[in-house]
Amino acid sequence: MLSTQAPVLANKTKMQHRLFAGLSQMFGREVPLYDKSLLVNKVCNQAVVELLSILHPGFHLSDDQLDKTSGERHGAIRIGTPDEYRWVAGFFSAFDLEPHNFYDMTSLGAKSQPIIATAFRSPLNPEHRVFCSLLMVDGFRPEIRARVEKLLAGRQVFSQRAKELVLKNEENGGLEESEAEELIAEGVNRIFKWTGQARDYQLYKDLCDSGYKIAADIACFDSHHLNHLTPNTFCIDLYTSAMKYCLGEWDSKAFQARAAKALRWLTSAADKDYLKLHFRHLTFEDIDNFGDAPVSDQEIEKMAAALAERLGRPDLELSKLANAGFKDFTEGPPTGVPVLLRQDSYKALTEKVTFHEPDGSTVDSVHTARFGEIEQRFYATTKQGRKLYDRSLADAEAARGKNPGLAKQDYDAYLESYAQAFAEFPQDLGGLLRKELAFGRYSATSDGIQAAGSIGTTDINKLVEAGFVRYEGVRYEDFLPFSAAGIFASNLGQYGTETGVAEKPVYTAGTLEQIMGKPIVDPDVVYHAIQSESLLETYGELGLLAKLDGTVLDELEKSAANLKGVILT
Ligand code: OOG
Ligand code: NI
Repeated sequence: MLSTQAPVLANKTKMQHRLFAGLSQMFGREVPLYDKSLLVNKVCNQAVVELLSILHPGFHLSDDQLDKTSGERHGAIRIGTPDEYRWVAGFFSAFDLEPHNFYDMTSLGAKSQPIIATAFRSPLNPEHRVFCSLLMVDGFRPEIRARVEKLLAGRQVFSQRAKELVLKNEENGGLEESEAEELIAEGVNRIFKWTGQARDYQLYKDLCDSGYKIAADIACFDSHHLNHLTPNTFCIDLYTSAMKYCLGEWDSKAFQARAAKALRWLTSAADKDYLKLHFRHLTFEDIDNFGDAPVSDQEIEKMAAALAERLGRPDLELSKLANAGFKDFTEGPPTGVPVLLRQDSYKALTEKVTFHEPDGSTVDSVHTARFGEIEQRFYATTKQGRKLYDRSLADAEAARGKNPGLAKQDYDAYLESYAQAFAEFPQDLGGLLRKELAFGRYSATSDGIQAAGSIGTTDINKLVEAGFVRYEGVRYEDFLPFSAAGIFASNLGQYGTETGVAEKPVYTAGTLEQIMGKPIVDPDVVYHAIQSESLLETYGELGLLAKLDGTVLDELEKSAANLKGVILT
């Protein structure tokens, strides 16, 4: 008898790891500075780990664990047409990377770009993401828009086989192992690969000259080449100082002072909440078992000197590699405000490009777009938290606008003025949770469970104080439009794009949802749901559900239900 056994499907999370490892290798071969910056990050992370193992006796991270913990990446790609965008969404779906959040980069004032975007990631505990932009040409002058559309209409980034595999994944809900390998290879060797080959030099020049640089980067190339691939760091201030030193922007003395400052700051900031946030493999029990010990100033100075020695060796003399220097300031919240994410980058490299003209001739030229970002992720904010962030950021930007040269003239004064705008934020997780500025995941402690039935309050902060409940933060897994705009702008060397039509088009999440044929997840709903579900479980374990106010219980249940929807889809 014929058996109709269902094929064994490859695990999508494992596929994701293989895809990103492949992309990272590819990018390392294409961009030597990227590979070196990974090494700089590793050296800095090792120093942080060394510090943490003194601060928290018992804490230890093997080289293997360090590589694994540092394996997280986000990529950025820029797509030309809705049809291409749909294929890309289908490609990512095979890796359990689903669209999260809508970013409208067309309405960010002076920093606008003709781009709308979403980010593909796993719904829960994501390790990898892709920020995926779509070029919107309907704000362009009609003449230049027609030329862009014509050029893009003839582009075939996906091979026939890649399309077959995407469709097969959609039909069967997955791919078999050998097909998964094939699709990864399509991504690494074709779809996201930089080729240095371009088309239509005249259009390229016209786009750059008329302020549509981003469009030139998208339309004139023959693949969805990765613009950047961003690793995570345990301490962004240490990493950026290290890069500025390796790139020759700071001397050894200046670097050691900065490094010592960053490490000294960590001695107070890297508490147990920091450990839980940055090292996902650690359990509460692991962390409880670590001790607390002081670190002397002498030890800090020694570490900074050792770092300067390591980073100063010839293999990290990055000033010898082609580079355009490091960005002047870090995007996102200042040092000490552990919300959302902080990002920085070395500036885009100028790379050789060959244009192939319709008459068969070629033009050798250069293109500046690919750069090297770094990021450190913190806690997801509530609505109030995000409002406070946006307000603080606007104040910080206004101050920066009044004195744009300050970051270069007097970096410390710049940092201080920037931080001042965020002074309302508590600097620790407990404070952020008490003020309901960040989301937390709560759980009952064994003391709490023992006391169940005799607990008189449902106030979560009092329960924490009494030792009946503990918390961890919910990590922010998405992007920030203003940071992204700052990164786009400083790397394109172009701030903003003016619209070339009388009425500016309006875009919504629905625009992209229609293009992809699938909904975009609202991550704020999910962060909230994670907190709500944890509260329901906690109250349940403490025997407090019946004591909760009816509307509070209702709201928690409604919010937690949103999480179920996410897991199921
Ligand atoms: C994407 C910019 C957004 C980020 O980290 O905010 C981004 C791009 O440059 O294509 O990657
Ligand atoms: Ni990025």
